[in-house]
Amino acid sequence: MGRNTSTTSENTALIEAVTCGPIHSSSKSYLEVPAEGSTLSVPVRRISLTNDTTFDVYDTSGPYTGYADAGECHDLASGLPPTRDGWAHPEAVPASPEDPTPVRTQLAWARAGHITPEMRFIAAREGIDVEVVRTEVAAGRAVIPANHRHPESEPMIIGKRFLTKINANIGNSAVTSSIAEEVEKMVWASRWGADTIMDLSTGRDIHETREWIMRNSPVPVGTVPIYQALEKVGGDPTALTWELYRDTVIEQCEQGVDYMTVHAGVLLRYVPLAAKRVTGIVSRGGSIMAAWCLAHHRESFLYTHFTELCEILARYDVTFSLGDGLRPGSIADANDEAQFAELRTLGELTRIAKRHGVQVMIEGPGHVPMHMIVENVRLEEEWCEEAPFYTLGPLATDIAPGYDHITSAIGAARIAEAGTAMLCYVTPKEHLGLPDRDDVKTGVITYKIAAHSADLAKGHPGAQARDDALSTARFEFRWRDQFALALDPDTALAYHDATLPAEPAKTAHFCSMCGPRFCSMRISQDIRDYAAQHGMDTVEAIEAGMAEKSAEFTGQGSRVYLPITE
Ligand code: IRN
Ligand code: FE2
Repeated sequence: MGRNTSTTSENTALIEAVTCGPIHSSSKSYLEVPAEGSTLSVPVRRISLTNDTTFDVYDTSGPYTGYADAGECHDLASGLPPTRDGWAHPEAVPASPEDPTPVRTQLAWARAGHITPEMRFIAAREGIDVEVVRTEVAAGRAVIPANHRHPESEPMIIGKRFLTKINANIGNSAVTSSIAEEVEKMVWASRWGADTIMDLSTGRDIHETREWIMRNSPVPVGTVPIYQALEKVGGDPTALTWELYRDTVIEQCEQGVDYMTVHAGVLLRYVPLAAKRVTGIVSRGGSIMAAWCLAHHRESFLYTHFTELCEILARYDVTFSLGDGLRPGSIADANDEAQFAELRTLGELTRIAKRHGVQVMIEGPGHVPMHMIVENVRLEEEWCEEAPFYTLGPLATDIAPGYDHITSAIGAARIAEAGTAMLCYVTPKEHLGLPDRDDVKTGVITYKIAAHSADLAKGHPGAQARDDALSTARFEFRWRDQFALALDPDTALAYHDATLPAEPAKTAHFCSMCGPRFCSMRISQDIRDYAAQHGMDTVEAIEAGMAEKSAEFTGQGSRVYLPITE
């Protein structure tokens, strides 16, 4: 293994457990982008269509989908190549106009007018001018989570002017899961489109599990350091100290963690505000810090030592994800005093972090009914200087355990349309158990739907091209292309083949939903053909065709269901 970890016998099993090989009808391709002193290889997934054209889509999967088949993969014990180490980065610059400390962060570079290789990579990846990337980062409206010590990552950006991103949470718990399973979940989640992953491990081997994930992850990795700190004190929140927490943060920065959830807005005086709630404090990190504050009757060490934390994160360019420890955990608690008191404090901390040149995003709820969602974005933007908002759903209703990927995707689509930059996925196991591999895929695909729907509504340039390509394939009965362009080709193909598995059905002008006689798309194609044959425009053709069909219908006795004769 790369740093800090020796090879164990588990490695072989681990390599075999990881999913490699191309996604349906796709190949891995790279755009060659010139940058100072080097050429950047920007990944795209190239989908081959049956009409001899190709369609490129944003690709988060790293090299894993570039191998010929599932049996082939790089040696996970050696990790991915540290590509970003070879890039030419600018010299250190002052942290901010108020703080002359020299730092090497994307925020400080952007403010100093520097365009970094990461910004160029992102501009090519998003199809957006690099100057837009720089100015959004400089304004703190977008972040590039890219720890210097995670050179294996492919840069990406989180901000409302860019494609809406999604995060997949993985990680073991005290009761279940192994390192192999967690590495596979990372590969699997990025295969289906997770833009970042968070390792929320709380069980055994936290450091080693994270090392395997870091060294093999093409996407930025986030963590919640307080979880590991709690493990170090045997699970007793009152035994936590600033020093122990600080050392845990440094340990994770050294390993290459790209962004960290810090619940520094849970202040002592806010804790009683959550007492009369239906579901109290549902955030794990929030409840740990609330317990510490109450036990010691002191202000949170995350808050009192926030400046020191900024100095540490600035050294590595680790991005803050300021945690919503008081987020509502039920519809009844949405947008309450506790939640918004914390949000105001997150605004205050945002300004401190930016002064130190540290990038910041803000975590948001939770459980919020639809009519109360937009207010969350409005206040976040007003109080937190439009730092990228990163929300967990929110669930738009509480009544569907087992389906909370859906209840939350409804809220997620709405909040993303209003300006949220990244959505933290929720899986069908939410509130019920630890997600397995299938749940991870379901969560990721569900959140890709929410994110893409928001991109369409926001008029993101180019977002609609994939919808148009898929709709055209559907209308032209290019079934194979319809599967290939789908977010989840495997499921689309399997559902189609469940009823019409024969090869000719892949080109047939109908499917098993309506059968050959009742396919609306076939009928409208017939109308177009009729118009072309009779030299009419389509409206005229519809009328003529309707009259003809009506005569045909009454002619055969006005029966709707006919025996199939073809
Ligand atoms: C995202 C937005 N609000 C919360 N999150 C995610 O929830 C966060 O990024 C991390 O993955 C997880 C933290 O959960 P607790 O500790 O707040 O419950
Ligand atoms: Fe919840």
